[in-house]
Amino acid sequence: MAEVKLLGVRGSPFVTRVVIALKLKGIEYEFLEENLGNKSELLLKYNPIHKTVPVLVHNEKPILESLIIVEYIDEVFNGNSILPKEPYQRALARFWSKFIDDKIVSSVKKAVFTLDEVEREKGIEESLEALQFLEDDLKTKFFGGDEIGFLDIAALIIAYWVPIFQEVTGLQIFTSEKFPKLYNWSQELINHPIIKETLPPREPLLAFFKARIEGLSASK
Ligand SMILES: N[C@@H](CCC(=O)N[C@@H](CS)C(=O)NCC(=O)O)C(=O)O
Ligand SMILES: *[C@@H]1O[C@H](CO)[C@@H](O)[C@H](O)[C@H]1NC(C)=O
Ligand SMILES: *[C@@H]1O[C@H](CO)[C@@H](O)[C@H](O)[C@H]1NC(C)=O
Repeated sequence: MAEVKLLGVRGSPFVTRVVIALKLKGIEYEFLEENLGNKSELLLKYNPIHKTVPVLVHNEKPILESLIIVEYIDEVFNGNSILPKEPYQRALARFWSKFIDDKIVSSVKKAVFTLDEVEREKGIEESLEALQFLEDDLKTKFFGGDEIGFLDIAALIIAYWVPIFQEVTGLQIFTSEKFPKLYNWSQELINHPIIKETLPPREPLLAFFKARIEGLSASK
């Protein structure tokens, strides 16, 4: 029988993508909890380049980078498709998921985790601009249509983690006024049964990011 292991931490949006994909396919796996302050030999062996989680290990072979892992899971295991079937739609889903990691994640990070006023303002502006593109692209209940798909899994970071960052910092980037369609989508998504049971609890995440942001100003 195929052996699946996942190296991860529970609060990570990137690890959560992989957990959701495994659940959607109904795959049994072993979760190996990492301590990112003291990374395991296994993590360093399997991901010596980035040393990040998630790492999926399938029959002793490591697969790296959350979006690539989700595609791998979709290709290797039977069950409902995660990516769209049609090549053009697949290309679009990949394009937008890359846009989320390249543009949205980086600009939100800049808005949330920088102390420099000018940099932070730039981060906010870039976040708003990037989110507007996604808002304009959303035409259905989920990005995947009536059901959740690849892009919904990629974008979960916006639906669940960004509001947590906002609560910690008081920033108002992703709001129902500014992005009504995306906001509705985010509520549908976080209340979807599989997503809901997978999301890490909110309170510890709030505390974790609060400490991290306070740590920033303390170490200034
Ligand atoms: N692009 C990576 C990002 C993964 C990532 O940033 N993981 C974080 C946890 S949320 C990590 O492992 N950080 C440890 C480190 O950077 O030392 C992916 O999609 O898998
Ligand atoms: C890091 O983890 C290893 C293996 O679990 C342990 O032996 C070691 O004491 C840890 N180091 C620190 C600094 O906590
Ligand atoms: C968002 O959802 C609310 C409540 O379901 C609905 O009244 C509203 O029209 C929706 N807005 C958009 C932009 O879809």
